[in-house]
Amino acid sequence: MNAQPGSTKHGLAAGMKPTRADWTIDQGWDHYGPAEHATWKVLFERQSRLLPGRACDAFVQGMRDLPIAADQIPDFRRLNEVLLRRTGWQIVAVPGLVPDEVFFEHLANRRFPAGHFIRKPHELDYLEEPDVFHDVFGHVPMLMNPAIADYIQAYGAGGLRAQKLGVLAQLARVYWYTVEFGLVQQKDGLRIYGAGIASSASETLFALDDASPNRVRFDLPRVMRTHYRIDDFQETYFVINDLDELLSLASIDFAPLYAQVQHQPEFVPGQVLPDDVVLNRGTGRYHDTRRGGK
Ligand code: HBI
Ligand code: FE
Repeated sequence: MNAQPGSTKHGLAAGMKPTRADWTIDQGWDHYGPAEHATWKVLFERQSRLLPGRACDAFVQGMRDLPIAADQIPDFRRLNEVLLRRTGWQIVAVPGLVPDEVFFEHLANRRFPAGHFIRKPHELDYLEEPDVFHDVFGHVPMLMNPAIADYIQAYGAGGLRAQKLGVLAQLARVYWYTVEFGLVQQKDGLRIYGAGIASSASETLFALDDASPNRVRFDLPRVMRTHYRIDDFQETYFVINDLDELLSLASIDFAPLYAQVQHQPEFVPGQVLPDDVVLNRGTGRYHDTRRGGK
């Protein structure tokens, strides 16, 4: 797969093509400088203070078992020694976002593409492309869990099929509201398992502690019909009962579901439906204010 000419979206200069067909590059660990390790440290320490009591048990356990620490950006080779042994996954370095089919092909083969660069100091709270902090701190601890490991592989395989069926948007919503922004109901309370939340200080607090967003029981066809926000906090978070619930999703044949939901109305991110099992009905205040409302 080649970069579109003139595109800089995938982190390559205009007109440049990736050297390898699968878009992987060397992490180039030796090339990180002190400023980059320092950015990692700021992010790592901030999240490490916030996540106890907020991240799910699997995340905490995965983090504990990995060679990840505050002092430096992890070396993928060292992470892979542990990860490969635990769940058969490995991390491969990429320049940034890669085309959908390249992404799915990696996941279907238990390779997680991780951005090799780290955000600049002025982007600590928000950036568009997944960097090494989001990908490694957010995703890799969860890949140490067998249920998540199988689920994300199934998503990759499902993505390749969904693309052929023209229903990628519906599948991408499932990924978004689980792997990226999912919450799980533990016995001791609501917890984060989504990497987009776990790698963001402000969204960690917003998703769990703020009165604004809705927290709704996860329902597959409902989620497939729900638009999401890529530019701001989510208006609704979907809650699973345990990580094994994702595994049961992985074995569902999505094809009949796609046929069913494809022609049904879709929902805007903040919408609460009569059939929803609502854990918290949000005030909507945060997004109302942003929209210039009340
Ligand atoms: N590429 N590196 C990277 N990381 C992603 O999370 C990613 C991607 N390409 C496509 C993509 N995600 C999504 O658009 C798909 O899940 C649909
Ligand atoms: Fe991600």
